[in-house]
Amino acid sequence: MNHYDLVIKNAEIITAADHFRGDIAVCEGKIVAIAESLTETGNTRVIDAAGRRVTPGGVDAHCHLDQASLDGSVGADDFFTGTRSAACGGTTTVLPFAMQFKGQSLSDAVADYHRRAGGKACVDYSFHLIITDATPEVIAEIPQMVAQGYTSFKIYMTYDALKLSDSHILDVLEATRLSGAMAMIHAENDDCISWLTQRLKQQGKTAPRYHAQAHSAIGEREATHRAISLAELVDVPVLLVHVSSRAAIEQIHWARGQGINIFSETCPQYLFLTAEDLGIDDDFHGAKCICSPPPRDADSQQAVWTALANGTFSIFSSDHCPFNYDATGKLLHGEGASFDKVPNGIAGLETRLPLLMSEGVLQGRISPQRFVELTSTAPARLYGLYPRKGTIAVGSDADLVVWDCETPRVISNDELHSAADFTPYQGKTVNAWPAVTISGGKIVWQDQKFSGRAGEGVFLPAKAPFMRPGAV
Ligand code: DUC
Ligand code: ZN
Ligand code: ZN
Repeated sequence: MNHYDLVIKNAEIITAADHFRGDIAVCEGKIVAIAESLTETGNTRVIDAAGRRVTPGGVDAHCHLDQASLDGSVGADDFFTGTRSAACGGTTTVLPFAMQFKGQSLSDAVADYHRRAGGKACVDYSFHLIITDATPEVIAEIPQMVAQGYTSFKIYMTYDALKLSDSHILDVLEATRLSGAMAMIHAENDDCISWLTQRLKQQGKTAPRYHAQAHSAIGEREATHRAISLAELVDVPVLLVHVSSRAAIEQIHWARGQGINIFSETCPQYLFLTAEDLGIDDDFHGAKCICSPPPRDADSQQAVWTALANGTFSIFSSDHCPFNYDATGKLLHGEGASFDKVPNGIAGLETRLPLLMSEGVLQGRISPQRFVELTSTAPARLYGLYPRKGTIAVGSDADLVVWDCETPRVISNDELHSAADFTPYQGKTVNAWPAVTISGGKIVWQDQKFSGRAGEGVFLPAKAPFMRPGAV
């Protein structure tokens, strides 16, 4: 008889393609058998998942952990606290960013982030590289980085310290085309933001809520169309990150209709927050929800739901980028500082999957298979980690989530596992949460307790992104 370390019995197994009842056997961290019924041996651990959905562990393709800042702010999560919170919310693979400083080589940037992650991560991780300085030497480094397992590169169209000119973006896109890598683009029109910011400040409109006006949907739409055009010019697929507005979605929809191979991502803040969460004039607490692009209006929220359901979006990521509500983070320049001085970003690693399972799947807005596709399979494929990650199959890593979809839970930051001192979803009720998270065959979350350990997560060198049209 085969020996199994763990058997999950009677599961409602959900992949991006299927939904069937069966048992899953795990040995040495891998899925080794899936069958209608499997027999455990004497020392096999058994989880009875009767009546419960079991999905692949989440792959969060967009998070910021221990990322160096350029303004003196300090992100709340390092690789331990960030990946701990991921595991407790059902995410078993994370893709944070290694950011290049101007003047720095990409290989030095990567070495820095390996030091930050080493021995700390509780779940497996891979890196995207942020290119802030696209010199000829840096462009020439891209093929080597791809060969070493860094196959995705984020570029910014805004932020003084990060943005690339269109000409430098074209240089990066050409390099990703030649090396089969993925470019991820933050698409907001920088001049629109600074022009609007200046006008708003001249009128004394500095409260957090004006952040949403400065980062207009029109500026996002224009930059999205420009990013698509640059990608079309070079004839290379790109992925537009954190898409927030109906206007930007329309550009992506148009591009795909033209046969331009554009992938895109949205995030929980564009489904569950609106610009109203940035507060009123005399309340600085709205700074807690400042992120870029900002949460929009109810119409854009609806457009984001539709684009999740109809296949326009390829992936659903957290953009976890938490800052505490203190002088290291949101209050870096004090309470009452102008909105443009507030660090951008919010927490989301732990709440990403429960929010979408609860409000997407249980409310009938998306199918369970689409949930798996958006949160696990597609990110694994697009970032070169599939089929080790992103599915339930023999030979894949035993990264699994057993869902409790019967117990309502009110989200409270006290019960979350990020080091962030608030969650933007405080007080929101969800009807789904992982009952058990298994990472590499080990139980890391069960009975509302974290049981993982720092250092158990390993670095995953990424293979080539799978970028054929319609592939995800
Ligand atoms: N872009 C991100 O990807 N994350 C946080 C803030 C930002 O502008
Ligand atoms: Zn961004
Ligand atoms: Zn981000």
